[in-house]
Amino acid sequence: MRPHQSLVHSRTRVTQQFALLPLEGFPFSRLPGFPGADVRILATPALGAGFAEYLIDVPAGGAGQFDSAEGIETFFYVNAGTGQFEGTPLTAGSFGLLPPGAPAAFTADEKLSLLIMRKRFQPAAGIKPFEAIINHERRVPSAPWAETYKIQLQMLIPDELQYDLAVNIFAFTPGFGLPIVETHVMEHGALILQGKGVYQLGGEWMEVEKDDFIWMGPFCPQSFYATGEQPAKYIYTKDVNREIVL
Ligand code: UGY
Ligand code: MN
Repeated sequence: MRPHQSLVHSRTRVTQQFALLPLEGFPFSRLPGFPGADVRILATPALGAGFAEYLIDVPAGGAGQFDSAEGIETFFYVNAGTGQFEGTPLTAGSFGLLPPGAPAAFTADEKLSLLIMRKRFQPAAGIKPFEAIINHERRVPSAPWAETYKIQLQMLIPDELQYDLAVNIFAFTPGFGLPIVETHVMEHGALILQGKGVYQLGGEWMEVEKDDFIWMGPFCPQSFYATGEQPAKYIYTKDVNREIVL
């Protein structure tokens, strides 16, 4: 935090199509299911997003769980720390996708920082509901993207019709980026995990760095290139594989 007497500058941007939200701007909230945890609510329908995203810091020795709201699926990613999910050990990079109704209870050994995304699951006729996935990013293969090994993509959720959600981790060598401006119906909630770069959102370029959260709404023009000395990495969610609800 800057000294209290200094002028306040911020890279924060909120528009109807996108939001750039550096973490310093979020005051902590509390959640009944996570007593003692520091909660940042990153995105909600009030912002324009079709989902809710949270960053929840559970203190060492603490515990928490989400309510089993009907029809709501939950994705989690361990940003830092150690703990357990329903008896499975968690370390930085562990993740899970839980179908509606599945238990979602966490305990923290060290302080556990959880990125959580929740959205209404969209069933599809003739497609069986999915079962819970619990895994670790180190077990997910990384593949060159757009025909260059300088950009690597890890798809944490299998690319199968059972799932209406994709969650990917992108890693860009400095100087490399998306070679196009994408414009698509799918929304993204993105957390920059490492490094820095320049994001184009709604036709404007803006600097981004580790710990920034970005919401990209439907049809928000978007592009990115990495700057700095180390690869820039971000994790992002994307609604996929379903007809448009009219
Ligand atoms: O999967 C995507 O839509 C991805 N290429 N978008 C993004 O990184 N902004
Ligand atoms: Mn995109």
